[in-house]
Amino acid sequence: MSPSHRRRRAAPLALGAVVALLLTTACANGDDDSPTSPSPAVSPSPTTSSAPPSPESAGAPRITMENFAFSPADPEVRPGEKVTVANKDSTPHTVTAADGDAFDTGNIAGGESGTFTAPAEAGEYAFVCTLHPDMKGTLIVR
Ligand SMILES: [Cu+2]
Repeated sequence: MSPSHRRRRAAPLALGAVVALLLTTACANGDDDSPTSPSPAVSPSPTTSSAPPSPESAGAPRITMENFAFSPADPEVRPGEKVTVANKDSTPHTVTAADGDAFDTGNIAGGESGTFTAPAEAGEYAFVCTLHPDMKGTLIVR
């Protein structure tokens, strides 16, 4: 009788520990337990069009096209990121997914910049310049 009684108490004890942890967390966030206070938790949703966390992505191009080559040839971007591409040649170039239609800048005139939206799914995406198929790269989404 006594052992079974002890076993039954194990679950409530564990729950109590969890509740205590939650309470500790709540206290750390502030004394008022108002549920409407802005949460500092990270929102992983890429659909929210809030400001990008990195100021680098605001202006600096992630990909440069110069001398008929992509630089870097294997740019790393975040899922759904708006990627800026700068064309430093005098001829137009594109950044176009080699496989399917995951992304495409369309023609970027010489000296101009363009953008495309990175795929939402992580992975490696080969891309080319449709005007110069020898220009190849791999977009790494992670
Ligand atoms: Cu090109």
